[in-house]
Amino acid sequence: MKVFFSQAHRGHTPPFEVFDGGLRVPYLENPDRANRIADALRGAGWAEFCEPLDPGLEPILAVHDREYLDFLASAWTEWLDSAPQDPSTLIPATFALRRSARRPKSLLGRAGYHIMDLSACIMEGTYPAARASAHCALSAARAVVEEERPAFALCRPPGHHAGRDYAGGYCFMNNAAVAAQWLSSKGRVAVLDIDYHAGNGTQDIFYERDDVLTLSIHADPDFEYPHFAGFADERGRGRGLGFHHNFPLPRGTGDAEYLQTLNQALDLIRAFKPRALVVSAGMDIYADDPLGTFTVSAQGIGEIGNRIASLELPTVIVMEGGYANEALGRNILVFLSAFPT
Ligand code: OKP
Ligand code: ZN
Repeated sequence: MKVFFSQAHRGHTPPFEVFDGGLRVPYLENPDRANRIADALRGAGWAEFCEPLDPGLEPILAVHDREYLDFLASAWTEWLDSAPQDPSTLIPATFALRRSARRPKSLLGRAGYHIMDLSACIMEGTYPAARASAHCALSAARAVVEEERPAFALCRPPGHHAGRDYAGGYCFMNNAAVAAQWLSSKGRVAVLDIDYHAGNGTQDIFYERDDVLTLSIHADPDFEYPHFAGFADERGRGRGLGFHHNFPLPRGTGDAEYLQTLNQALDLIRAFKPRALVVSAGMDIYADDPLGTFTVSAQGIGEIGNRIASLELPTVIVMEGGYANEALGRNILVFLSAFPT
């Protein structure tokens, strides 16, 4: 199996993030995550590591606003130029609660406008890392179409919380959406998000589309991040109505309940008859994940892989979350092994 991976991720190492209550903690979405996954894949023998192509911004602009990408590209130098007291990372403290039409001009105004929380911290290497991450997903999509076999995009930073013009939850560019958008020129596309957190960014990006079916299985936003999206009654808008599905699940969800819900999602994908499938593969559903509350086992993750693979669709697997670093390599290996490698 081809694995698209770029070392650019190593430049994105925010020193901390801020949790609820104002607690500063070491950045959970750290380079060790991707490094461990890469190590596990190298050990497996079947992974064929590939550098992503660099087709520039065009395929990313098909999903993200120019103005937002400009913000990401220049935020770091503007932050340093503003002579902040603690320059180690850009984290705004003021957010655009229910945005008005007026676009802010200042750096902190734009940061609060384009960022939704205190986990999308920007530093020097953030933009190059996010750009390379999106290119990994795009390259995997191209490989899947060219070679008619699944490919894995080892994306870091992840992407599914990023919308057309906003960052949040460790995500800056929506890698899975970039892949799905490119694939949609070949036919209908389904995006299945199995990350523990609702894929609000992907939901927003394709909300009015009837040619891209989006589905997300996740912790109920009634108690879990991202709090404002991922509810069962959000089903798409306009011609996209009926082409988005959320499956909110309770705390403590284990293998059996998860797999039952997955079957419902897979039935919808089958009925949609897509040309290709993009899987937002977050491993934070795993029992020992520090950010999750589900109790899905490694064996359960393998079975999730088996059932998705049984669709026998051209499949792009895109890395999202997963913060139990010690188990991350093994869990991804178990998941990917369900597919033809
Ligand atoms: C990203 B992904 C802690 C705040 C949560 C953001 C979590 C982002 C998850 N209570 N901070 O979907 O794995
Ligand atoms: Zn997650």
